[in-house]
Amino acid sequence: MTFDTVIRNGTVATASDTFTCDVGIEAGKIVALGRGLDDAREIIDATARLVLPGGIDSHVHISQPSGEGIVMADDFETGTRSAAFGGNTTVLPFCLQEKGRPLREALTNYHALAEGNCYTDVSFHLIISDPSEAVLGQELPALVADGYSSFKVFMTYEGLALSDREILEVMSVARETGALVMIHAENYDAIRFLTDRLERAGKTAPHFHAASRPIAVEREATHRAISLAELVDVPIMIVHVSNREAMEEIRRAQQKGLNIYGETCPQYLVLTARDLEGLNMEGAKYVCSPPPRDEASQAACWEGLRTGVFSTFSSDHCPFRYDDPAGKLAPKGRTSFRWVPNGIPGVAARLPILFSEGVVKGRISLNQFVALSATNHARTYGLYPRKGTIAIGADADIAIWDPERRVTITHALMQDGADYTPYEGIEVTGWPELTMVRGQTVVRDGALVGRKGFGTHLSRDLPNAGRRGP
Ligand code: DUC
Ligand code: ZN
Ligand code: ZN
Ligand code: ZN
Repeated sequence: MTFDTVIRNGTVATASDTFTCDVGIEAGKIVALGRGLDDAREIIDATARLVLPGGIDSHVHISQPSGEGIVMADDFETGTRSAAFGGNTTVLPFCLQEKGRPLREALTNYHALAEGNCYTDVSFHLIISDPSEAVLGQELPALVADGYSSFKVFMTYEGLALSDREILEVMSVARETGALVMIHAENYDAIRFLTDRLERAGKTAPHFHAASRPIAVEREATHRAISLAELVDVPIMIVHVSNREAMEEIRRAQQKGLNIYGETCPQYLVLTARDLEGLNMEGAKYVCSPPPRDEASQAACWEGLRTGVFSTFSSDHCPFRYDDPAGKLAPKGRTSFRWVPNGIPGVAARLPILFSEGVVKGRISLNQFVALSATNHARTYGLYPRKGTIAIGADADIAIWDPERRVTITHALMQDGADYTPYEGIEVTGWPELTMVRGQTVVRDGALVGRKGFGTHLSRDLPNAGRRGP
């Protein structure tokens, strides 16, 4: 058989195995794994390279409305381009429901923004800001059936925070439909109280952002979210966990047999609250929520990754330009940390950081890297086995890595729409050399060769956790 493409002589790694073999690709699918495959229109030599499932980043924000006068730095073109440069083949951005409006309307808008503009595949989670009877009773069940099988709810933020009652209502719909609820767990009232107190004391510089959201704020909300999920008997995903106390809440729940999932992100492995103390307003570059903590928290996040408390490692890419009146330094943002938009870019840095700090430094295995970067995202969000693994019948979504290449992270390498990276200057070993989506090479040797618009929206099955047994 003549394949479209054969990737030869690479070391293939999945979430469970590592082996040397050739990968035969036909019509965008992996159709053969074996030795001596050489009849192909295109041969890619992967000698001394790792052949990995393309990264799946199940937590990114693209073109999300972010408050008056604030514009997110990435649209679908630049956001998915950056993702591809970082070895990713699928990203899951959020579709934000506007208060008082139907979710369908938001989805129509997001699809219009994404269509024709993506370099990687995408699939939307639904942010529920207004769980009205119509949303709970009709829209959500219909949308889950249409392949939007995950929701995000916020326990904090003006205009987004849901009450415990509302969260219980959303969880009940998830239980009925099999969808997965992602939870931003921080105590809204506590943050408002602490923020007001800091401002009254004149403590408004960016680094006070961290003081306004201490660990107790996150731990308490994590505990409460888990308790609410227990009441409804529904699986949930606690996203962007930053510290030991929240991690241990999740671990305890898992040990009790509850279906609670956890996610952490690169900012909690390599940044600390001290990064927010930059000169003048520079600290705003690191303002995200929850905030980066300290070295002990970093170690706890590694422990969570190593021991499986966290099953997904995501970027929480949420980019705002720094030196820009529509970004971090919006006029109001200069007056207090309260108004600095929360979020940092990272979709292109996620995998090099996890590979270098994790695999190269011996904190996690190569197979754990694959699970944390791709396979578990596909399983958790209803894309497996089409996505997230190297197997016959799966989409040919592949990243070829040079495991020894040493790179200093710079903003230019990220290829996103921001004007900085919080990871500037970090030295990593291991870098994605080629990114292929459904058999089409998108990035090769640092050059964009893919076609904008080849990336498509994916309708998803039910998350693994939501599937009912027979
Ligand atoms: N939560 C996110 O998930 N992303 C960015 C900001 C936030 O608070
Ligand atoms: Zn569409
Ligand atoms: Zn969040
Ligand atoms: Zn996020």
